[in-house]
Amino acid sequence: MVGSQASMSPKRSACWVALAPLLCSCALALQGGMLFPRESPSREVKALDGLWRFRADFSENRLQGFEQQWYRQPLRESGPTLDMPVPSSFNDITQEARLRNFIGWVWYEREAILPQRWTQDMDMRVVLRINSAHYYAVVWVNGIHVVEHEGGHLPFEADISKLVQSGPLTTCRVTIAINNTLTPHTLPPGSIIYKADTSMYPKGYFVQDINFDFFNYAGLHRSVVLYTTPTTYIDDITVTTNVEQDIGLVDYWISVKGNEHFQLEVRLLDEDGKVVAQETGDQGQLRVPGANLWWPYLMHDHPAYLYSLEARMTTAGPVSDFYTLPVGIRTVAVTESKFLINGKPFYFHGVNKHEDSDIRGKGFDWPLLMKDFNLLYWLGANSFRTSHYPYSEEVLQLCDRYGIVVIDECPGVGIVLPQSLGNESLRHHLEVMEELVRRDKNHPAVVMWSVANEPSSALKPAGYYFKTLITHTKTLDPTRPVTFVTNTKYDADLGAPYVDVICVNSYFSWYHDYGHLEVIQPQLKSQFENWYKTHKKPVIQSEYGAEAIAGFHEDPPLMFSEEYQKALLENYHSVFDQKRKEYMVGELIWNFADFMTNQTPMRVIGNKKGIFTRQRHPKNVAFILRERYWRIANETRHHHSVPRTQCLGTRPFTF
Ligand code: GCB
Repeated sequence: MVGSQASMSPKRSACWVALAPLLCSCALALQGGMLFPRESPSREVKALDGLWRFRADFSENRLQGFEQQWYRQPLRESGPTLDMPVPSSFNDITQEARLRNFIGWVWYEREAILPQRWTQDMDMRVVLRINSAHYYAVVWVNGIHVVEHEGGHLPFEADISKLVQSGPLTTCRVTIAINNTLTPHTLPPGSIIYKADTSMYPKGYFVQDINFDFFNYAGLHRSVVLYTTPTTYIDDITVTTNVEQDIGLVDYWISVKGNEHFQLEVRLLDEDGKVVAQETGDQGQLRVPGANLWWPYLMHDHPAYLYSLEARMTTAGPVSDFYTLPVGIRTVAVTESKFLINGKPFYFHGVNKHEDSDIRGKGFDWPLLMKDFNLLYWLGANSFRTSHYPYSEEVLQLCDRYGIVVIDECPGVGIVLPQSLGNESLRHHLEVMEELVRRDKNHPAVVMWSVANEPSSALKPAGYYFKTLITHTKTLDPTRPVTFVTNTKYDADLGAPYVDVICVNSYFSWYHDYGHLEVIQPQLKSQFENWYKTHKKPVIQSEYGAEAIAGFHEDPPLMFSEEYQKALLENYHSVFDQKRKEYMVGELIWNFADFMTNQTPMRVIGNKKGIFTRQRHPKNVAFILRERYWRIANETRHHHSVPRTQCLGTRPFTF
């Protein structure tokens, strides 16, 4: 039965800041930092991308793998295996429908050959890092359990030095069991529905019910890597920035593990490699007179200026560790009607995205990523929201580098059942925000956290839930505003009092008043006026859009034609143009590209609200938005307009 498929025993060890009794009773969830694994003179990185052995556990209770301890010996010894690419979702790789729709445990295995010095140098730490395993993962190395993790979109790791340095072996076998079952307390939540009527369903039949609109792709979605550090090592770096007159201020905190006696030298280098500030010690302030600020794309002639913070740790012995972190100096602030970056009003003209594409599902893919960034530049988009979960770290690194502003959203999507607003869910949600802030806190591109998308925020427990969640997020990161994206009525939303910016989704003339484009303008005007009057906070239209099947044409416009999509957008835009003079601070189209969803009569092979197809071909509205975004960008730049030829990748960059 599925209860045991979903039986996840996350380690809940935490002690948060004393916010509420709920928080006080827990132990510290986050042990240590989660710096992106970068190569340096003291660190090596080995990606385990490529083909892994794979098996889905089709046994009735899905627990055969645990009962037979498949992790104890090579996977091929306990039964047949498939070759499965990593990173990728497993769902669309084979021709098997039952694998595409599989719910339960799947098993991945790969052998890694380790350089001899990794296994022999006792001053070296070897770490296994899994960047994304959707949803619950259990990991063994050479048959020994090393770590478990709940949550499909954030990295986790295990120090495996002892395991790989204990014998003559220079290989290690990594086994990862992953369960994609969603329950009312996972993020995103879901429910397993048993169909007990044997006159209608086969015995033991169940389905996974979800309240979100994208396919629940699963597997190892991002790279699995092995990396090394010295045994005394830089564990975490936190950087916050500020500007005083023309002096850029970079405050840093560095945590070192493995030894209490160490020295730290910190240097800040500009893009030409010139040292502009330096300090010693594990915390301090770097002052940069005449600093080049990090500006969003299209807001400045030289957007996205990145300094490099070089941290060098030494001990009395031979050990030293080096880590380089890109740093953008910028400020973010919110007033009653404006979103300010570096003190200047910023208007989000951008998109909502998904990690989604043909064949690989949610698997990370460099060519796709570069195509998407080229399309964003082409479009004149200056921002996106990571709807509806944290994206890969490489995405955020590119946003830092290209000046694309990000609203960083956690996987709090589909929180609609009352039990998903209870303490068990809240506790996990707080942990996820900790993991998210820990991972993404140093990205200048990230300007706001979004803790959820379209929760049932009118339900009674929502007030306490969102108050606690947002307050906690602000304690984790006092430098960024916090929001959640709502579709609740302005006067019924119990979470809205706690957000800094109102982010509202609406689908006038699509999910209501089908086909009646003429209702959009009055309804949209009321939407803005009501929200602003009630809350006196800046408002972002965080989703709007219409479905269009590329190549379907109808005039007068009919739903699902490209003309309808265009007309709907134009009606929205005419209201946006009035309200952006007042308190509206952004518009994010739903969606950048068509994407896969569950099969329902509402969807024609996925959601077709993309302005690009799933293969990234433009629909007619892409050209409408392009004209609009470039016009808005040029209006907000008073001195001169921006040429439309933009070129990605001409500036130096370290991964
Ligand atoms: C929404 C959701 C998004 C859906 C979209 C739609 O409000 O936030 O996940 O895909 O509407 O197309 O229905």
